[in-house]
Amino acid sequence: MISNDLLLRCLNGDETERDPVWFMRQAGRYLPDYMKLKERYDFFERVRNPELATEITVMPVDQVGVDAAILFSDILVISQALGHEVNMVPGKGPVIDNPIKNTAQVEAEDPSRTEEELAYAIPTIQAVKEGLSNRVPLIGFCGAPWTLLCYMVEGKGSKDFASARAFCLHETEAAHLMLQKITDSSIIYLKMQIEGGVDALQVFDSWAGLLDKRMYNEFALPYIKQMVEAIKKEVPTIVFARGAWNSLKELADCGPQALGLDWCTDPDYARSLVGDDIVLQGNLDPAVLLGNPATVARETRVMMNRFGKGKHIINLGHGVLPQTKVEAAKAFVQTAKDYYFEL
Ligand code: 1CP
Repeated sequence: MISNDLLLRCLNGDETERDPVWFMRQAGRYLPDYMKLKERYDFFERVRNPELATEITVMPVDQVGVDAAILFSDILVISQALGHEVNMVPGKGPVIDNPIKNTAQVEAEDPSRTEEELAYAIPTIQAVKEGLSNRVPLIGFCGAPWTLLCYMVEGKGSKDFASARAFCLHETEAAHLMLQKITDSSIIYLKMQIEGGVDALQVFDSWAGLLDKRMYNEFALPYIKQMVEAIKKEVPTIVFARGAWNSLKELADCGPQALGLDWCTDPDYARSLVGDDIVLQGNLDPAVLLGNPATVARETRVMMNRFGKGKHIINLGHGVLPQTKVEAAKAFVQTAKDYYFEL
C-alpha cells in the first residue's frame, strides 16, 4: 500500500535496495515554512489541530525527500495526560506546572485519563496519514519513562537533571511508582497512535546518558521493556537512548526491531554488543549539517561506510539543530539515497 516502504522492510529485517533515511526532529525546528507557522500558532495548537499537524509532518517529506515522516507532537504530552499544564516558552523551552517533589503528589497522578486528555491524537494521526497519501510510512513516538521523569521532577529542561537523579536515589519507592504511572499512560498513548494508523513507533530516551549502568538497569530498562513488549508485535519499534552505550545489549534484549545510536557511539562497538539481527539507526553528528553540502556529503559517506549496507536506518545521532540550512539537510538525504548506486 505504501509506495516507499523502505523503512518498514528494513525494520522487518528484509534486504533492501538501499538503506532508508529520515532524521530526528525533522518535523519542526529548522524549516523556514515551519518558522512561519510558529509565529502564528501556539505550540500545542500546532500539535492538536489536524490540519496544522499534517502540514508540519508532511513538510520534510516534500521539501527534503526523507523516506519516513515523524508525527509532529512532543514527548511532554504524557505530562498533560497526567494532568499537568505544559507551556512551551519561546527562548526557554518547556515549563511543566506542579513538578513532582514528593510521594503524595505521585500518588495523586492518574494515568486513567490519558485517553480523554489525548483524544485529539487519533483524528490527528488519521489526517496526517491522509496527507501523506501512502507515500512514506508515519512514525509515531513517545518519551521513555526515565526521560519523562526528568522533566516532571525538574519542571523544565536542565543540563544534568540532578533533581530527578536525586529523586530516584532518595525517594526510590515514589520514583518507581511515578515511572510506572508514566509507563501506563505511555502505553495507552502508544496504542492510541497505533489505532490512529502510525506504521512504526520510536521511544526517545534522550537523557539515558545521565544514569550509570546500575541506575539505568533499575530506573529505565524495566519500563522501556514494558513499553516495547506492549507494542512490538503490532508495529515495529525503534528505541533511541542517547548516551546509553553502556546498556546497548540490555536495550536490544528489550526486543525492539531497531536501536538508535548517538553520534559518540561507534557502530562497530554497538554491533559487537547487539549481534547481527537487530537494525541500527544513526548516527551522523548533527553539527555536520551546519557545514556546506560537500562536507555533509563526505561525512555522510564516511558514516555509511562505518555501518555498512543493510540493517541500517540512516539518521542523525540526535535531533537536527535549529540553525541547520535546508541545503545541508537535502545534501544529507540525497547522499544517503545515492551513495550505494554510485559505487
Ligand atoms: O515551537 C517550537 O518549535 C518549539 C520547539 C519544539 C519542537 C519543534 C519542541 C519543544 N518540541 C518540538 C517537537 C518535537 N519534540 C518532536 C516532533 C517531531 C520532530 O520535530 O521531528 C519530537 C519527536 C520531539 C521530541 C522531544 N521533545 C524530545 C526527544 C528528542 C530529543 O530531541 O531529545 C525531548 C527531550 C523533548 C522536550 C522538548 N520539547 C521542546 C523542547 C525545546 C524540548 C527540549 C527541552 C530541553 O530539555 O532543553
